[in-house]
Amino acid sequence: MTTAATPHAQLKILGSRSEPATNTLCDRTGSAFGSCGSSAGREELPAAVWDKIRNHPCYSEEAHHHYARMHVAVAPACNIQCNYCNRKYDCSNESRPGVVSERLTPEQAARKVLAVASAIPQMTVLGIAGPGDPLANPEKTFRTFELVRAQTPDIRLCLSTNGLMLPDYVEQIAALGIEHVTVTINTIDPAIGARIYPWVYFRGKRYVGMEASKLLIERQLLSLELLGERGILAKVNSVMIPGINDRHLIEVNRAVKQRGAFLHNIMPLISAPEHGTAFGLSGQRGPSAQELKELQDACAGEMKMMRHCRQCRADAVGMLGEDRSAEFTTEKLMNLPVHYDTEARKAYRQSVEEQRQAMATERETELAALRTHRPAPSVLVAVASKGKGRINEHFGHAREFQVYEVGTDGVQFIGHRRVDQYCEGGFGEAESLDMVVRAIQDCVAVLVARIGACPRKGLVQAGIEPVDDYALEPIESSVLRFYADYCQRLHTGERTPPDRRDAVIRQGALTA
Ligand code: CLF
Ligand code: SF4
Repeated sequence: MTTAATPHAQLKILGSRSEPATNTLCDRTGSAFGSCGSSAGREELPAAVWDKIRNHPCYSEEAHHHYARMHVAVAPACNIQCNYCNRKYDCSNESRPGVVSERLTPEQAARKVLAVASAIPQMTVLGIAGPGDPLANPEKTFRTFELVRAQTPDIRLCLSTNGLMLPDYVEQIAALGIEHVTVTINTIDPAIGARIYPWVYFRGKRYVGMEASKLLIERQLLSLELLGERGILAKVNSVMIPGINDRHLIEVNRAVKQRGAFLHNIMPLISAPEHGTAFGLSGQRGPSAQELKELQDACAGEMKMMRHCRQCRADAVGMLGEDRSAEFTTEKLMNLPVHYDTEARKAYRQSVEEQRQAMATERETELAALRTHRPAPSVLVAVASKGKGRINEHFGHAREFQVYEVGTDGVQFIGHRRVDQYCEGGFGEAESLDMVVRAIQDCVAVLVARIGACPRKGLVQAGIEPVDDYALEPIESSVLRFYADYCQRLHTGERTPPDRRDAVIRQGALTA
């Protein structure tokens, strides 16, 4: 039970001293399906803002197909307790609940950044996101950023925090050129906060209950205002906890937009009992795929939503959704060649931009053609991709499916569904196929590079059309072409409209 109608509504911390900041991303005007940070939405943004997000994989959905981030786990301590966090595991602000393999000193972290950037030219962002709270470990966090800024100036610096200490450090953040800051805000109502945060430790004193939440919320909202005043792009992460803060997140969305937040990322609670969190142990469930989408859609009228978050680990390395951290352990780093070539990295980014432009042109051509068709309801389509914005993954090898909503207004990424790989050692598992079906059963089709006869049959029986006609083609233009064909078949009666179904967000995964 929640929230908007709670008797404690009068305690909500409302009112802002700032007007909406100019760097707030525009409402969903124009194309109803403009993606977060896509080339299509570029003209909505000031040039300086576009320049900051164009190759940041979290701030731009389009960029996440092409660019990678890395996290360094230099910040072990935390100053609050969240009921969805177990200290043994990564910070849920920015990470899936997986164990951090290694904690690093700032010097080790800087060496790791250099080695990764030398090996992975698409790595454009260094984030510090835990495993505790970076600003509860300010010396280690800022020392790391200083070292990285000095040695690798073309890498963007990114910070994720619960916001408690941010007002104290905002000048330092600005001075270091950290252009992207995430603040996790789960509520603006202290009564709801008391159900999420058992305690907060602030300037030598431990606070509990509503007093703790009130303090945290005030500091979080102030953080957004201070960041906006300095032109730092603020993203807000919120964990959707059904029955506790779900509908209330619409109010959170309004409040953070009012204070200049650039992007809002509503993530599903992950609370499997084996994580040992308070919510996991008490049986608090996470949302279903459709519950999450409905809430994100409800907030999308207010501001742009991030829907491609992978809730990654505090030591993740690689594209969102992949984790190459095992390739860069401290031991292996000692033997890795380091050749940081800024010109080669620049050339790589240039070639990616050319590919993005070509894909955007193709998408607009397909969209223009689609608009000549009779209107039909929008549908969801799953895609198997291993990056570069293309349908380039075999069904049996996919560890996640990307889900797009497509209609005559356009195509939009709306989320991903993590699955166990169907094909292991050349054989498919019936159990894995069932799990894939449950994960994408709200989709009318799945677009893949290749698929075998057995899973094809199982998908058809489940009412999901397997399609390999667009192998290696760009995702968005292919989804539009599939939809044009689908509408045609709908109108001739060759295809029947889908039942409205929900899908399952997988809970228990512990490693990326
Ligand atoms: Fe890392 Fe966060 Fe920066 Fe991205 S992650 S500190 S903004 S570089 Fe990204 Fe990972 Fe989601 Fe975070 S997908 S958990 S939003
Ligand atoms: Fe855990 Fe992060 Fe919350 Fe701290 S802020 S308790 S590390 S989820």
